[in-house]
Amino acid sequence: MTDTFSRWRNGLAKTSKSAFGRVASLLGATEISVEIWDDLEALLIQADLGIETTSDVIEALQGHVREMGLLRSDELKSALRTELRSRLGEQQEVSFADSPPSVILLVGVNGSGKTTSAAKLGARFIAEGKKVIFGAADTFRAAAVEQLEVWGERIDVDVIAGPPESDPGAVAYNTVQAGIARGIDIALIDTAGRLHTRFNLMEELKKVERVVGKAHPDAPHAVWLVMDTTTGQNALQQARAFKEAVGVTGVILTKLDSSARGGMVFAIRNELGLPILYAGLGEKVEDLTIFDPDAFIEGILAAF
Ligand SMILES: Nc1nc2c(ncn2[C@@H]2O[C@H](COP(=O)(O)OP(=O)(O)OP(=O)(O)O)[C@@H](O)[C@H]2O)c(=O)[nH]1
Ligand SMILES: [Mg+2]
Repeated sequence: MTDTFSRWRNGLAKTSKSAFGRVASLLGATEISVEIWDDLEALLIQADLGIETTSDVIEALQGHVREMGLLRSDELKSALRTELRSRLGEQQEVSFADSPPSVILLVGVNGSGKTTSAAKLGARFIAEGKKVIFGAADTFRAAAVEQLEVWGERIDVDVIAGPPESDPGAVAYNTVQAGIARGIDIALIDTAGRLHTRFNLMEELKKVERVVGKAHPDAPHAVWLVMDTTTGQNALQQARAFKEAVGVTGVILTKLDSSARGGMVFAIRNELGLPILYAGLGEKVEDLTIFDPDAFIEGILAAF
């Protein structure tokens, strides 16, 4: 087993034990019956796969049973693995701007992990030899700037900030300008957590998106939605609202290690059509990994 696989396996232990572990015990040596289908459906929904994805998977499995003439429920295990894997697509490459800096906005609801993810991404990009700058566009919470500055100091990244309660658009603009002036490769802009249902806050986010475009014609190059996997299906509503407001280009899934409902990954891919780029598997700066669909499947189906 490679390092990547064991890392994912550890990170996804909660999901694999609770949600998918129960699927594994359901699919024992019994005959395939109506009850098995009902129970499997309920377990997949509990694992946060989403209703649509669950019905699609069940339908595909039933087709498979008819075609292959399967009788025992344990014969469904490998078919389920194949079905789940096929719904994740391939690992996504993240590309950078031709004329730097690449400007990346991090958006999401309160506490989803934006600031921590900014730090983790910063550390990652530095390790790849890139020059990074942070923009503290969360001017709403006094401690927010400080939180990013602590990270900046720790990983040696400059932070552009404004006075308390200043305009987040102005901070974002200044960050991009500083990025251009200092020959930076990647400008990571941390924004304030906001509820997707708050009209004014979503308008403010649109403004940040517009304003960075004035400092660099192609900016933002990416808008990454940071989603907390412990939130459950409500996260899907949030994601839809963010997608409507700003041009979300990808998702960072956080707290997979604390969540027993990693099935959220499938709902995001299938119901929102957004690529999952990175996953948070812990609180430490090195705990952000590129989303690897094969390792993810191995991790959640560890009990199979
Ligand atoms: N276990 C775990 N904890 C995480 C992960 N990512 C973030 N956290 C924790 O989640 C909490 C909130 O993280 P922040 O980065 O401050 O979240 P935020 O989205 O910036 O929050 P606001 O700015 O208040 O909206 C912190 O305690 C983080 O350590 C993760 O992948 N795994
Ligand atoms: Mg924050």
